[in-house]
Amino acid sequence: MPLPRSIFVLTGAGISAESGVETFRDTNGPWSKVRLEDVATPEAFRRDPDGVQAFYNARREGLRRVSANPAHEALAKLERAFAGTLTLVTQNIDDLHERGGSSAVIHMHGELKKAICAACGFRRAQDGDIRVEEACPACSRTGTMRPDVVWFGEMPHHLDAIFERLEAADLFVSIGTSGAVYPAAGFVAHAKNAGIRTLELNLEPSDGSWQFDEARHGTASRLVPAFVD
Ligand code: BJW
Repeated sequence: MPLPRSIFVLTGAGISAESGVETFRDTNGPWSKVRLEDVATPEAFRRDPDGVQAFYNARREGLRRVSANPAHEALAKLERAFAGTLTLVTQNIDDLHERGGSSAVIHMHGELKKAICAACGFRRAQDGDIRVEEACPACSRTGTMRPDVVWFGEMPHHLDAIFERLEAADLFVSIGTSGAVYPAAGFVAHAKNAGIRTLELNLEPSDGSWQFDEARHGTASRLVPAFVD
């Protein structure tokens, strides 16, 4: 098999699991007690802004207690050492790829450490809590600042660039994602249709596992460094 010249990597919650960030669809995590639709939709934010802000403020605070793991670090090493083109797209809203040393990360579902005004689109870095009643520094409306994350029914970020990079790749690698959420869950089919080789690295077979040319199952902290080396 020839060495790839262009690699497209998609990551999901599983790559941050061993850092202590809960995945979404594990049976025992906090997500088994909160329905995603009750916090991760624009409707939920309109209905219960205090509850949604408190939920994301707590998760942002939780990022202080975690750090990057060997899987994040291995992808940073790949970015430094690979002679070809590497595209790293993550569905994760944490900043563990950056803390692991990656410098060019595409966050398709947004970032917990950014806030956006729902009214005017003003964006800013966000370290501490977003307060429900605060005013947007750009348009002065109150109650519109929200986490800069992509909720169900919203358009993921950077999709044009993502599909362009995917189609230009000769290897698609999916790491730590259940394949339950679109459009990311459709990347494997898109890659296959374009004749691109596909590889899954996940704890268990994902929903779309059968579509991959090759699937390796185990922890990201073991599989990703082995893949990079
Ligand atoms: C390990 C491990 C270890 C554990 N090592 N592995 C019907 C059909 C098709 C689509 C739809 C439909 N109905 C509705 C839709 C659209 C909807 C959707 O997909 N819904 C599904 C539920 C069906 N999608 C959307 O609304 C998206 N927008 C959209 O479609 O716009 C329109 C559009 C039109 C045309 C083109 C393009 C777009 C937006 C989706 C936004 C998702 N947002 C969330 C929340 C973000 C904010 C937050 O964090 O609170 O994003 S939902 C949540 O799921 C989060 C994640 O990024 C996303 C994916 O989860 P992920 O990363 O896969 O995590 P898990 O937990 O599911 O899986 C972890 C995996 O790791 C597991 O397999 C474990 O085994 C494994 N693992 N430990 C390796 N140590």
